[in-house]
Amino acid sequence: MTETAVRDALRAQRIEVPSWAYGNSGTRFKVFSQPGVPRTPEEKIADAAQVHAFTGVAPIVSLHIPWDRVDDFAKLGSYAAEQGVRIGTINTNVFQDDDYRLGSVTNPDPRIRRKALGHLLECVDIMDATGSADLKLWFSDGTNYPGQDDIRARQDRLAEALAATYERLGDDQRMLLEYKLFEPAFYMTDVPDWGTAYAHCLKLGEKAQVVIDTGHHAPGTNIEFIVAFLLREGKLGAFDFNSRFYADDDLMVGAADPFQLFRIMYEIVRADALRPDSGVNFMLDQCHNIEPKIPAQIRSVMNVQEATAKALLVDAEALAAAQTAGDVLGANGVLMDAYDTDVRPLLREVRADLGLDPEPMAAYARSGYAQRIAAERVGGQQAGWGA
Ligand code: LRH
Ligand code: MN
Ligand code: MN
Repeated sequence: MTETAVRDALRAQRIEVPSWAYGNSGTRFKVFSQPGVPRTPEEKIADAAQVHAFTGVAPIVSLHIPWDRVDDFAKLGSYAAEQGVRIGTINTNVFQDDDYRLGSVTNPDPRIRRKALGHLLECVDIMDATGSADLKLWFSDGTNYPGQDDIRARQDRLAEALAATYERLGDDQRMLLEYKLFEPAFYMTDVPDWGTAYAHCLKLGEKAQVVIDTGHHAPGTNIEFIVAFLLREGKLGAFDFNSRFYADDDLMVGAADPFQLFRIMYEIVRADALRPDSGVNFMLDQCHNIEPKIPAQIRSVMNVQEATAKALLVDAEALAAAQTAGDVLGANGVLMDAYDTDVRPLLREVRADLGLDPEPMAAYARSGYAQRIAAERVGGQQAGWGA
């Protein structure tokens, strides 16, 4: 790839940020309050807009319903536009209601299944109002004990709810199915892995695709293989990016394993899926329990950019030649050369080209925004979970 093409690709890159990253969050042990956190969906969008203002590549904000419920979603969309961003994916939430103790769409009780489906359908109504193209589905459904419920029957119930939701989608809308190995269910999860998500999406049709949340796998899982496979099948819809040391830690992407992030982004570049119109969304799904939130989001965006820049720098021709020749060490060397490149000077130039400060973290710190919101906002909201 020419240097111009690398720069063009980096300028055109788009990263979606989650509204919930800006609220107070924590673990089941403690939620820490931070000064200046948003009290309303509008304030979350305003904070997200800061991330875009300083990075230039994060103009899309993902909402979570009901955490971001407002009376008038079209108005919220207009507010976002005034802030210089737009509303992206609508995330459904069928995991925080007492009724869902034994599951949502897989619950043995048909009344509760209907309630959960009602929420999914309502989220498509919200998409219509915001102009969002993507509905993200993650189900906490599962069981804690062998024998607790029938595994096959639960798959049938899941398929039924997915089909009803799929039916409701408009022509330009997609549903993105996210899997997760475990938690909160500890024995069996109804959508535990990419294979299960893929099988359901395949049956549903073209508008159903898989979400890879990088924190949702067993330790040691080769995530880039999943990326390569799903891209080849045209079934990779989105990422939820974050880092994990142990399980679903939701730490900043690229913090725990920048090399893994590079390997993932290499598969993206390899499949020409970086383009904003590729159909793959690159979203952050993180919470910042102890660190300041807006800078943590800025840092995360920069981490994705660095991994992307390195992936774009892989010498594709040299790699293909080494691979064809069976030159194991040569091929590995080509990949490592790109990974070992310091791409920070290149990214500083890309930012300058965009008319931005080359150092987003320092520029944000100097802006005074953190001090302003700390003074103006009292009684900030919890992100929605982790109480
Ligand atoms: C589940 C998950 C899913 C939810 C989000 C808050 O662990 O990754 O994407 O919507 O966390
Ligand atoms: Mn997620
Ligand atoms: Mn998660």
